[in-house]
Amino acid sequence: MSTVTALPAAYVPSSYQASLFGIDDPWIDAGFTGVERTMLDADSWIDLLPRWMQGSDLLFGELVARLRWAQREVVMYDQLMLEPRLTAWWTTGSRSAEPAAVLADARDALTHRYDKPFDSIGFNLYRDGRDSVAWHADRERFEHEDPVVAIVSLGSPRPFQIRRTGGGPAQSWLVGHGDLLVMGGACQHDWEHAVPKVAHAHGPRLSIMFRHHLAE
Ligand SMILES: O=C(O)CCC(=O)C(=O)O
Repeated sequence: MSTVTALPAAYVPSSYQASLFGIDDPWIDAGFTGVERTMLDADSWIDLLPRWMQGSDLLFGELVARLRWAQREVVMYDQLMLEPRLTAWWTTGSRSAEPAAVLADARDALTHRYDKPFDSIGFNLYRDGRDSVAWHADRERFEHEDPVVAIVSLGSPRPFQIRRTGGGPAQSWLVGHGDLLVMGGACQHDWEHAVPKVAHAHGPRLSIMFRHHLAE
């Protein structure tokens, strides 16, 4: 793994800098007002709640500055390549609290609503349209029958796609600026998801993924 120690300022547009007075502190709606469920089939669903996290641009700047970002290496076609995105990680096993207070509120609210012990938070930073994540399903499917994965997207919207495992037509949601997207039911068994490369991204996107790994 190669660790990135300093991120070019270009990843933090000036509008993402912290407010001196804290009036824009990020917050979430613990009541999930307006959440809508899409059934992908009888067993799998997606919940979507646009702008669930308010003040998300401020959080974007805080997380870019505060997290220890890394660019992991993966073996592809017998070659060691750098993943096309930066990642960071937090778990309840870390000695510190969540990297921002609103993430603790979000984790509590999600745990209460979905009745799952969300105990880890993964972060992906898509610096520009060349960064992506390929079609895959999350590994929690090996540990839990029906894992729930909740994703909050900050920054510039990017398409989040879902298709049946192995191929077929994709459904797409454009997510950014605090939108919440939750995958549940048999999503990690029967479906796969991706954030594809795009020719033009208006700016960077940061995704926050709440998962329940360690306990159930
Ligand atoms: O960034 C996203 O919205 C999804 C990322 C993802 O699926 C992953 O890192 O496993």
